[in-house]
Amino acid sequence: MASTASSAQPVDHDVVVIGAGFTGMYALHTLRDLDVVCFEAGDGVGGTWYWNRYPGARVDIESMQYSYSFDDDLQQEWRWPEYFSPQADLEAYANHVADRFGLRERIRFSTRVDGLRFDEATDRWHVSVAGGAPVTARSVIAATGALNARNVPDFPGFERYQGEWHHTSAWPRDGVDFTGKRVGVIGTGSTGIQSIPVIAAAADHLTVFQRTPAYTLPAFNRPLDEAHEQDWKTNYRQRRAEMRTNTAASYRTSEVNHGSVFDHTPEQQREILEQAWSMRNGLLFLTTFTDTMTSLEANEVVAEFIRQKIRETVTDPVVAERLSPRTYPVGSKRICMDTGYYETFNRPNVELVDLRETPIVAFTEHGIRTADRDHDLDVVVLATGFDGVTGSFLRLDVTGVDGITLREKWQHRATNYLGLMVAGFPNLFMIHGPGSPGVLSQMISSGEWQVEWVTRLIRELRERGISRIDTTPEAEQGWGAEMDEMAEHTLYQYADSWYVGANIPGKPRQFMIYIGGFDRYTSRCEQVAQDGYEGFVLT
Ligand code: N01
Repeated sequence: MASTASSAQPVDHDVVVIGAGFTGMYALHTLRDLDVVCFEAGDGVGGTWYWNRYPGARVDIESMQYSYSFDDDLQQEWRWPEYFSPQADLEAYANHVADRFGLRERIRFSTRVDGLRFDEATDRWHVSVAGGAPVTARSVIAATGALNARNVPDFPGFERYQGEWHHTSAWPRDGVDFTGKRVGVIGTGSTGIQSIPVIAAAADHLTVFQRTPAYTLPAFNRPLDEAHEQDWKTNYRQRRAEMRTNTAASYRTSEVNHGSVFDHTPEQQREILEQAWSMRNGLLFLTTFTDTMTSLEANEVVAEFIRQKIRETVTDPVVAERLSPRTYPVGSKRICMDTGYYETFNRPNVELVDLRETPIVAFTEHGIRTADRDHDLDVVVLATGFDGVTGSFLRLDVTGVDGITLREKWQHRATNYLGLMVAGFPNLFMIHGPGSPGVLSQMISSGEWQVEWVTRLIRELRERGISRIDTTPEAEQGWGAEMDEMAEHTLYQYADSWYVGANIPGKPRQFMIYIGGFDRYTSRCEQVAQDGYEGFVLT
């Protein structure tokens, strides 16, 4: 099965899987009886949880559910030490799964796919890899992750800077020693918010460069108590089944729902929100009222509650105001979860620079120049996020039918059908791509579901002797219209977020995620399959 650099003919496989993160590994496992090879750019498994090893990196969905469901022995035996697992525990879990299910031998590590070209004569993909021999495959599963293509902004003079710098998603395995150092963090999204308290505690001085303040909730992380673990393990079967029919592929342990914000007096609103805050329910806080994400006025009540929490926590009122989001509704950018974030700004060694007041002018040899002064820095941390959802697919450099590239096809809009296939790019399946519930769902479970749908289809095509499946521009248009219609009724359009591509200069603005709910999404996909793959062309 292995190819060598000297092979005249590329070695052919049934399927190439790109990426050995959680979905790529599951695809490998599901297709274990076929000839499948997986290419992974990193030297280990885990995907997001391999790359994002920055200080404080931790999942913000409870680990008892943010884990694989496909093997009951695995979920009964595995023990998560904490409620929300840190990166190291998630990476250890990924390694355990790779060993337990014998996945490693089919993964080529440290091998980045740098080109995909569809050969119309043979209905096969030619897959080229950096520094290695190309291979061919009938089908490709791009399990490349929705948040994988890192965003390193084009700061003027960046190349001049002589200090150390790291993007949070390319963190050195041995860590970074901040002792005695002047550190700057650019970015206050989920990643910045997790890393800033940890860096502040280690560094001599920390300057936080904030362009837009985020709404963040306390994570209330804690050791996982045995009763909670046991409760999950006893009820896994039923809970996993419920997750499969839930809007976000997640299990809601104690959902509270108090109807509309406006069913209550201001005093009652505050009391209800206080109660929801103290329930330590994390992201479910946003479901306290039914209209938080559909009415700007209702949303403002919840937003102001969070701003009040900031004012209560941060001692300097000027800093508190700078940390208070005012330009977009709460939840329209990914809400963050933190451990001691706002408290960090009470430390004497921490300074907040508001880039709206004093923008970055350039990097200098010694640090960062903002409109008012120079900040000398030994280490700069870029917590500047990702070219989300589409970036990792575009970076594969894909060429489909008639020589059309994916970059050309998506120049104005990332089109596809069911979030799975792009017309003109046959036999190429995307996991967590645009048009899927992906990043608005519990991604391990929704990823498992997508992998199962795709791998079942691949098997069926083999059995029926069909060598090519494609979708049509009409099917893409229909899916796009359905997505737009659903997004129009939400507040997501009001934020310049990575959900709409606003963080990447030149990226077309479009709400990229299927917002109709994981349950509705899966019903739509199942119906399509039952109707003989309506919207697809099989030849
Ligand atoms: O990235 P982000 P992230 N000059 O894009 C700023 C998931 N996640 O890595 O808002 C100055 O959210 C940018 O400013 P602005 C989660 O889904 C999950 O933090 O564009 N600043 C922003 O503050 C999350 O949403 C977990 O004005 C610049 C920040 O950089 C997603 O990953 C943990 C800039 C980027 O924030 C991405 O989060 C971590 C520039 N040129 C992440 N360019 C958990 O599960 C960008 N910024 C816990």
